[in-house]
Amino acid sequence: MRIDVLSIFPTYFDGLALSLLGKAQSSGILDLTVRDLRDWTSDRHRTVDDTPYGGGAGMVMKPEPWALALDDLASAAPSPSEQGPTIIFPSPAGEVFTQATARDLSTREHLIFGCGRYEGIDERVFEYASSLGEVRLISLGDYVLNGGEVATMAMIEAIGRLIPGVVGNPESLVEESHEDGLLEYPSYTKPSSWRDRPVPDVLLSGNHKAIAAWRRDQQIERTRARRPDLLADESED
Ligand code: JCH
Repeated sequence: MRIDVLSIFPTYFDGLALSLLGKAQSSGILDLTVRDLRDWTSDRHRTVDDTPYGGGAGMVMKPEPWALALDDLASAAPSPSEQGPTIIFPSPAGEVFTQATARDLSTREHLIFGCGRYEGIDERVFEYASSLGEVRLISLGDYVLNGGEVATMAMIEAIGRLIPGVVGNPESLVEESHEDGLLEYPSYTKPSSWRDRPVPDVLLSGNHKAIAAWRRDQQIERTRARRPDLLADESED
C-alpha cells in the first residue's frame, strides 16, 4: 500500500513513521511519504491560507496549493488497473471513523491524507479531488481538533496494523475490541495475586470452555455498562 500525507506540519509524523512502519517500510509492504503542502506554493511567504468569503473568524486554506499537490500525488506511478487514489480529508464534519472504516481503507492500493489547519479547506478542493479519485471526509470523533494531523495519525495506525507485515499486526485480529462489535474482555498476567487482588479463579482453572464462556460474559457485561450504544441495534452498522 502507498500512503501519501499532505500537511503544513510534516514533522508531526516522524514518530509514526518510526514506530509503526519500520519493518513494513523497508520490506516494501507500505510506502509512506509525508509532504509539506507549502512545497506547492510559489509566493515568497509560502502562503496556504486566506480570509473567508462571507466573513467570520479565522482563516481558510486556499485551493491552489492543494490542487497542485493532489495533481502530483495522484498521477505519480499509477498501477495499470488503478481507479485513482482514495483521498481522505479528516474533518469534524465527516463520516465517523470506525474499525469497519479501517478495514475498508486497508484494502486500498493508494491513500492520500489531506491534513487541513486553520478553520478548514476551501470547499472546492473536495470537488476537485473527486476528479482524481474517491474522496472521503472522515471524522475521528465528535470533538474539534486543531487540524487533521492527529486524526490522520490515528487512522494510519488503525489501518496499518491490519496489513500483514506492518509493525503491530498481531496473530489474531478477530478477537479484539470492535472486530466482533463488543468491547474486549479483561486481561491479567503474573503474579496470580497482587496487592490483595487475585486473578479470577476461572483463568487459572485450565478449563478452556469455562474460560471462553467467562470472557464472553465479561465482554457483554462491559459493553452493556460502558457502551450500550453498541448493543442497541445490531442492524445499525
Ligand atoms: C480541523 C477546525 C474549526 C475545524 C482544521 C482542519 C477532525 N474528528 C475531528 N475533529 N476535528 C477534526 C479536524 C480535522 C481537520 C481540520 N480543523 C480545525 C476548527 C472548525 O469549525 C469552524 C472546523 C479539525
